[in-house]
Amino acid sequence: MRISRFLFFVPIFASILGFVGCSRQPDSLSTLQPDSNSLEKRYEDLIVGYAQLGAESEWRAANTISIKETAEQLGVELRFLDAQQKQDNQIEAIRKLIIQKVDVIGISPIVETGWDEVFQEAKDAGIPIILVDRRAAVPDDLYVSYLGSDFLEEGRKAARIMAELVDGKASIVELVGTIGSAPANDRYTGFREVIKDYPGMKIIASESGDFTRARGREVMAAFLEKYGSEITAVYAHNDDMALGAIEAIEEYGLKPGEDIMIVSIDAARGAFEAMIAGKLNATVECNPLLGPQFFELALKVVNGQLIPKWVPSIESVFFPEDAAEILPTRKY
Ligand code: GZL
Ligand code: ZN
Repeated sequence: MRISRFLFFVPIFASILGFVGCSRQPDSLSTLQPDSNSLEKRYEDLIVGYAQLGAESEWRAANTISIKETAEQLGVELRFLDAQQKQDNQIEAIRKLIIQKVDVIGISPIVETGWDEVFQEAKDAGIPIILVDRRAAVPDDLYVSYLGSDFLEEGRKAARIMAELVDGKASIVELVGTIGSAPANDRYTGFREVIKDYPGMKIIASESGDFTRARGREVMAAFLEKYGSEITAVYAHNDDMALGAIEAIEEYGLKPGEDIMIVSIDAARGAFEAMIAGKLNATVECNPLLGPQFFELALKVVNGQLIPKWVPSIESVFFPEDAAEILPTRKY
């Protein structure tokens, strides 16, 4: 589902402020109108609900810390619920937050589908929803904004880097993220959009490792059992699965990063350590530190301000040669 970028217009309070002398004084007009400032909520007035999907990866852990720490710093009352990677729990969490009449609900939907009913309930209760990190396949009127990545582009970046690394020739095994999730769907598609132009690059196997290190290791071990040294490259949808695959490759007796080239996504701390050890060849950044942007959007929504329908996160790519220098600067 593609997000069309359009601005979400909501009635905007006109506030008239005048200047008397050098200090800012409300001018006479504002006494005739409700002082929009008294209507405007501040961070410390906000009660924000957050339905987090789980704690499956280093990325998710950093994402949760960013949300909680930013709420603390801003003085926002945060009602944070963790769904342990189950969609039913996330739906339940939204219903709880509706009953608590929070001002805004933030959610990172574990998968793209199955949200229409509960998002409609939030809309009927007058509680706006902000999608954070992952998109949901719902009509545009059921959420106010999506704050997160262009996962298609992350997949394309990974493919371009791999094509360079393997000189256009590779037998690739793919570790897919959580089935049905926006990042897995789009990283899968974006990667294929690019390698279709390289006849020498073939995906010989593709299976979900559910974004976890343990499953990534199990799936890679099974790939090695079946294909052995035919495998020359791994495309992992996140670093946790790539780190699991590295363990499996070493166990099998091959050298990750040399016998088998590995490209993954997230740019979490573990990926930098693996690149420094020469076991990972590149990681495409996916920024989990979305707390500040999320609460800024939440405050604007509550105050009826202009909200972009999609706020993309800024992301880069990292390679082994500068990993040691960059690692100390990384926040996750
Ligand atoms: C991407 C995020 C993904 C990460 C994984 O924005 O949803 O979920 O890439 C995480 O590490 O599990
Ligand atoms: Zn991303």
